[in-house]
Amino acid sequence: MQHDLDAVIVGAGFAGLCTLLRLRELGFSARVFERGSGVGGTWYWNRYPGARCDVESMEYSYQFSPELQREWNWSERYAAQPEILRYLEHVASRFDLRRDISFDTAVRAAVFDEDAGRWEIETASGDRVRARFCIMATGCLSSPVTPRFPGLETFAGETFHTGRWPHHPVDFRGKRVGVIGTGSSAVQSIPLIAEQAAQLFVFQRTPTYTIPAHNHPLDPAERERIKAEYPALRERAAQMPFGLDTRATERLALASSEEERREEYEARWQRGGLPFLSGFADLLIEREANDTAAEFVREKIRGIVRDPQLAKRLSPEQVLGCKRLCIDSGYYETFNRPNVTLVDLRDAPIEAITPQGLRTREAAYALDAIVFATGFDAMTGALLAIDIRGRGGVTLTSKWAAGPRTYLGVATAGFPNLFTITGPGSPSVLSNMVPSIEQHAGWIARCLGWTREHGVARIEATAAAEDAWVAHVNEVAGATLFPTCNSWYLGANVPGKPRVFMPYLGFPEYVKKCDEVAAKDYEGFAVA
Ligand code: N01
Repeated sequence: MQHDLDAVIVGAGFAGLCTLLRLRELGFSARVFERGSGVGGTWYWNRYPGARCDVESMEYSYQFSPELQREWNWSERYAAQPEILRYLEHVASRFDLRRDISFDTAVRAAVFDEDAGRWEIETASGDRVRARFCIMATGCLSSPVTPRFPGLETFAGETFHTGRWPHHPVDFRGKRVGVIGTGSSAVQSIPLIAEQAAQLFVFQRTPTYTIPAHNHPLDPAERERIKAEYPALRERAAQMPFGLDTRATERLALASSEEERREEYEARWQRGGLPFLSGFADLLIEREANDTAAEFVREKIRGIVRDPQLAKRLSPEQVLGCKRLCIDSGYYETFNRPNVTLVDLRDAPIEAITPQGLRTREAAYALDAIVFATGFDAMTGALLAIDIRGRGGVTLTSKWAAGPRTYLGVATAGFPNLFTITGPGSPSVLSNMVPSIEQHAGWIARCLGWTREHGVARIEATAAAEDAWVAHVNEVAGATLFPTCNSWYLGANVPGKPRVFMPYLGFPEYVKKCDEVAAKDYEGFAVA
């Protein structure tokens, strides 16, 4: 292993692979450390039944190589996990990436040596390498959270977390299964687990809004038509607020008639997917506007779920889209099955896991298996799990004790030559992740190239630029309905985590700002 590198990259998912490629193109030496035994990141770990992307496959793919874009044929409108993993494995082979990746290698610490101007990266097995730059491609949703229910370790059956699913097939036939949580992972897995299990109990703390995916095999002619206009599609998507071709309109729900609203919602419901949220420009700004869309979905739930009481308990009340919108294939329908029981934790929270199952304040449930679909320590979890120390030995954990602080979501003051891909303060989870990742990887690679050209040894965000950026991120979020519920965007799902709205809303504005910063010789960064 080379011990003095230009860069170390942590993680070999979409972000790490693309960053490695970008750095190689510019002639930098880089090594990737990956805790898994293969490439894929999110798509390596999340193998639960039904795992698939909620962004259409033709958009959820790299665009850096027109040849790759042309030659890869997605089989479905929304690709399932195995196909996305195959795609990333193909990318790794096609661009010969594996020779620079160390698998089964978790990074334990990254410490900046001020005298040498190098990052010293230590792996879990104690190996050390030094590099001028350290690039964290650790993922936004890669640090799973299992709530500390009393008695968890006493459970006699099997437990699973959707984000750490085993690599072998799991057979729920004949079993009594409990799924805790009703976010995206639960919404995708519940219909399939219900088909297998003898009895399925869904433990719901907050009902969820989900829009039908209307997934289908991609007809080769349709795929070719999209490929023929790929550059235009990518360009159109880059101008939309989420960097995704949602057919966003300028129309306002509150300036439209009841009939116009209904027509728009119905058309988007029939088309399916995340663009439902972009039907009107005020849906995430005005509560009254949002209510009209939320009520439309609640009406759909009442139309799907036969038992009116059950439909009511499945109907969310929070702002639609405030928690990440889910996309499903038969989620609400699953509750019509005789072998599925909804347990509403708002009436009676979980008190304990027992050897036989689970106990709420009101009842005991006998279970053979428990699936934790309880989410992730989003955006900061994977970064703070590494002992990162910058200038003066300051830890990132202490610097971010009151919440993450970054400049553009790529850098943080006090930590020279450290970059984060889709870090807090960047569009990341409020955008189509793949284009966001590519934009970051490209921007960071160019920045490294610039430091080389200009003989710059260190580049570090200034505290002033960071303060201004943090204020701006908050201001943008504060003008929306996003901060109104207990979402993981705010860190609200992790007990004790500071409540800070972490992603930046507005992909096109963000890209423009990053380009301006670069054009002004990295304005807001101090160099030495
Ligand atoms: O996690 P979540 P996820 N007791 O945090 C509940 C992406 N993703 O893995 O809402 C009882 O959304 C919690 O309840 P509440 C996507 O961005 C994408 O499903 O906090 N319940 C919630 O219902 C997504 O948003 C896809 O009240 C507890 C659930 O667990 C993100 O990953 C697929 C609890 C957690 O939901 C995370 O999704 C999957 C407790 N103590 C994931 N603690 C795609 O489609 C938590 N819960 C691409």
